[in-house]
Amino acid sequence: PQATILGYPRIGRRRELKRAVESFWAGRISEPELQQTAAQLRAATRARLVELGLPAAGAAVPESFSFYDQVLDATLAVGAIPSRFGAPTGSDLDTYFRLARGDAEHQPLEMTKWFDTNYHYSVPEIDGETGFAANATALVEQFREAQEQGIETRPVLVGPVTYLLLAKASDAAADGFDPIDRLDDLVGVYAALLEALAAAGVSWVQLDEPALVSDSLRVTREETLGLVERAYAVLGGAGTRPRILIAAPYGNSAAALTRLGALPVEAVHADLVRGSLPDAALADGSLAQAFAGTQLVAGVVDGRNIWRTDLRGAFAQLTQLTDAGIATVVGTSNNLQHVPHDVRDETKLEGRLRSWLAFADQKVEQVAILARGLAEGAAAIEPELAEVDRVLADRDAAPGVHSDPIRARVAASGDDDRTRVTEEDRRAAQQDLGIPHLATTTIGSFPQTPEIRKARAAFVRGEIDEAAYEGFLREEIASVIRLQEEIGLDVLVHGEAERNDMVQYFAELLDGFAVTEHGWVQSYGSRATRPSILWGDVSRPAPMTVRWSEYAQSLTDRPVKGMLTGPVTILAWSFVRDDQPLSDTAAQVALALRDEIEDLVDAGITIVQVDEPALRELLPLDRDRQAAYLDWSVGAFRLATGGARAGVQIHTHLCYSEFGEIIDAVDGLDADVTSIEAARSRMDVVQPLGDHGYSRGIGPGVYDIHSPRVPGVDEQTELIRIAAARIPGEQLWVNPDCGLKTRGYDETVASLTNLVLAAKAVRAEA
Ligand code: THG
Ligand code: ZN
Repeated sequence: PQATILGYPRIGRRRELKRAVESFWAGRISEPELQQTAAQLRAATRARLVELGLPAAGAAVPESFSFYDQVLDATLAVGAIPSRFGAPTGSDLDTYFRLARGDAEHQPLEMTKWFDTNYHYSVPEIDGETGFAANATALVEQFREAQEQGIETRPVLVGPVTYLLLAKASDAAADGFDPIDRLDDLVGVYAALLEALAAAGVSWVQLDEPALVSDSLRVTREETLGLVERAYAVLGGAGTRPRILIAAPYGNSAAALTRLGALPVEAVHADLVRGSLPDAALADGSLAQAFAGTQLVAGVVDGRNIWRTDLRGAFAQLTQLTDAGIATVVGTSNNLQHVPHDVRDETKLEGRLRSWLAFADQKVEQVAILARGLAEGAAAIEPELAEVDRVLADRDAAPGVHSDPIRARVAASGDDDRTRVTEEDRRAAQQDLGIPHLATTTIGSFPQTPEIRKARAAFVRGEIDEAAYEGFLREEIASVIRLQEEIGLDVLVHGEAERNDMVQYFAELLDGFAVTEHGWVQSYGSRATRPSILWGDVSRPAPMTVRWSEYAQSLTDRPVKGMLTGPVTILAWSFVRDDQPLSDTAAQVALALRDEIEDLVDAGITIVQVDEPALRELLPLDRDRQAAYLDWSVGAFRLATGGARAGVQIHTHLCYSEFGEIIDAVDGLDADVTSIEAARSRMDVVQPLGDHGYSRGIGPGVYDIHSPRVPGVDEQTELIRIAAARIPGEQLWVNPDCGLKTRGYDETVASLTNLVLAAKAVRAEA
């Protein structure tokens, strides 16, 4: 094909898949009903892709549907059902959802981030006994369904090397076992899958190997390339198989591209948005030589951000390739699953801003335009190129995109603004806060009850007025404060009932952001978020959180934490402008937060928490770029918090426990207190922190909020003891792993009551 995309959102334009899947889980619809909804969604997607300009023939249309997760799809396709789940009962779909969600007897597969995106996949569990067996049923059925529709699709599957490098050794695995040890076995299963697909008439298959662009795996990038060469020598040499496209999204494969072109496959994809072309190999002809007989799918249209493509720039990249004699296919940088469906649905978005944007459907149109240019010559698409020139110039000149005062303020900020007084001076000044050893607190949010959601929805729809909504929220805050006093927590929170989402809430109050109506993007399984659009220079027209925090503090003598989302997390969970370095954008957000902290402190708040759960997720896959990232991200946090006087205690919260790679960065944040996830790993994180000589406050979570289970006093006491053995009591805080937003009140009250008893028990031992 001359034009293709690596994948398309599968949740449905109005989240139809979420509704159907959740109804099925709740027993409200049957499996055939769910399958029918899914088939309709797939059919609508294929028809839409053809309508937008992908050819119906030639396998340009990817078949990238998933009920829950593409890695889980691969787990079923290769038969890697962990033995701990026992013999399969029920349908394939029952098994699939059991792995994803667990059941009364089984913990679900662990979920973790998919490369440096905001998507989470279900981690395969592999051991020496994993009984791989090819199951091409779903792939073949979907291909046939498309054939009946008159569209020839290209099945998409996570490739064998990436699959095993993203897997973990199962609990049953022998010591020292690594899932990649099973590569040869797994490649045999992929060969069987390819044979089944060929037998069904499939002409092309796409195998995603993003492991090729990551330095954050258990093997080096060079080793990954060697594994890919080994695997595809076998798959490419297999007798009966479809043509193979190897895709390398999410990063730079330039250094590997010549070797990838030489593999015995028919096409290789490169991400030319995050990555680049190997200039030397392009100039001396070695790239073209390697790609003789192999197509290069050039990912020139950004599949993870929402800006209209600079078509002229993209076309120039493409002609560089065709001029070198390389058979070039126009593509996206990655699967479009990370962007919303259609900007045309955003009727409430201001027209000028809307004209700058491209969601999935618009990206497909851009790919089709570029392909037409390759086929018919640049002149054929000159009107489209000129229109984008005009749009980009309009964006560049629009009010709000460049603000001199904001830029001057960022330029004037220096190291001084990012540096507080010494830790010792702060500790001394913060004595006045009267915080006990093993102080108890929570991460910030309290349960978002159906009543809270209803009140917000009614306010958004205009059914209740602002005064009624504010009154409701004040009552909610008062009750959360009362509850925490009764439970006996030391440092309180206001509960965040006023917030829909920890990023969107701030995006709605800051200048430079827009929010969407239907811009949902899958986060994991049936869950999605609506990332905000950071389009202009950021500033804070008015205080954002002060009246809530001030009110909460007025109700109690104990300290109430002011709660903010940090600059890096605001960027990570938004669609961010691509016309300036992220570091500049982060500094602007940081200054807005700095002003908010100043206002909170003026209003009598003495502890401010600035959450950065996404600090690690933005870490570049490319090792060469990691130091620069950590430098600006840590700098942004410090710019946000650096204005707080010594007596103000700055907290932060990070949502994970493995911070081997970023422990220096966590230290560099210079927060007075850091809360982290720790319960699931039974405080494993305490050891590296102790070894690192971490000297400020630390709150390793003593109970896992991801499950409704109520942890007992003894269980929490035990975890606090483990932590207290390594960390002095004045440094140690006692808190849950994460916010309580998704929990119910009954389990929250019971768990926190036990937490306070456990902290008292360990205090008494000292
Ligand atoms: N906010 C934003 N991005 C995030 C998170 C967040 N990215 C990472 C992480 N947290 C993702 N986790 C979740 C958890 C729950 C949901 C989505 C992402 C969720 N969403 C609702 C759903 O899909 O039904 C929709 C929420 C709503 O109605 O507003 O439950 O916290 N920005
Ligand atoms: Zn968290």
